[in-house]
Amino acid sequence: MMIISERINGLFRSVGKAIDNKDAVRIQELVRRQEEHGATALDINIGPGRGSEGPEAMKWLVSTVQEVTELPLCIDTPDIKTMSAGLETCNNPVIVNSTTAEVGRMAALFPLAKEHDADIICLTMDERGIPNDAESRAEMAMLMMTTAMDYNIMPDRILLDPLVLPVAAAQDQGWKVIEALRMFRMLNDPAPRTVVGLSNVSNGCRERSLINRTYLAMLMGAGLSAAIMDPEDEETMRTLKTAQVLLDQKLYCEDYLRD
Ligand code: THG
Repeated sequence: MMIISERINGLFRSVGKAIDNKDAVRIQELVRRQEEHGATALDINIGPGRGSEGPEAMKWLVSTVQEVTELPLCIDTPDIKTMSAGLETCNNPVIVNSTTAEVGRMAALFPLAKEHDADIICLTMDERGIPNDAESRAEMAMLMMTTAMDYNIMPDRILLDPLVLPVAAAQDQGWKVIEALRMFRMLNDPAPRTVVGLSNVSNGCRERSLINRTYLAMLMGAGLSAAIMDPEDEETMRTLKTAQVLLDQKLYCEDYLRD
């Protein structure tokens, strides 16, 4: 299971401020803490509303982070120039977060991923938005995998993201995302890797950690390979480790299993 830290994100006020003030110490402390708590990759997001300053902010953030870690960085931005700046600056293993099934985005982002030898996250949405059902998500996933092949990107470089939505806003989507994960597994042999933004599910809810970790266990049962999440959430990490044992993804857990 790949644990991608969600915390290096300008959406969080303290991180947004640290980016504004070029406060490298604060960012680097957070990176170290996230890695200590079990992050195996870091999502790198400058946050919304930076406009033409995006590429510079991303360059600074990527340089600052990779001074203190060798973990893979997952460059998270919808802006192509900001993505390009992040990829150019990154010396660690790198993941493009993300393309959609929109023709123009695939034409821009697959060549960038190829050029920088990056993995790439493919979101199952297109010009018309996020599909309402699992079948359409699987169709879009297939389209993105075959289009990637046209750019010489093999399926093993792809992470499929069925797009988790807030349960408070779209309660029927929780189950459909689980179904989509099951369908994605059938699209290739070996099964394609999958990823979700876990905390999306609890947006606007009171019991965020409880909702996140309950959903994480369900998603892992459907074969999830990676989650963008907060490894400093102890209860969620305990759930993750327990699910790994139950799914036989962790060896040498005798101490854990016996009373
Ligand atoms: N898929 C992919 N990438 C993604 C997402 C996804 N990247 C962004 C996001 N979704 C995953 N990361 C987060 C980060 C923070 C939160 C949720 C998902 C979050 N933040 C608090 C909030 O909005 O309430 C911020 C609170 C604060 O300001 O302190 O919930 O789905 N590929």
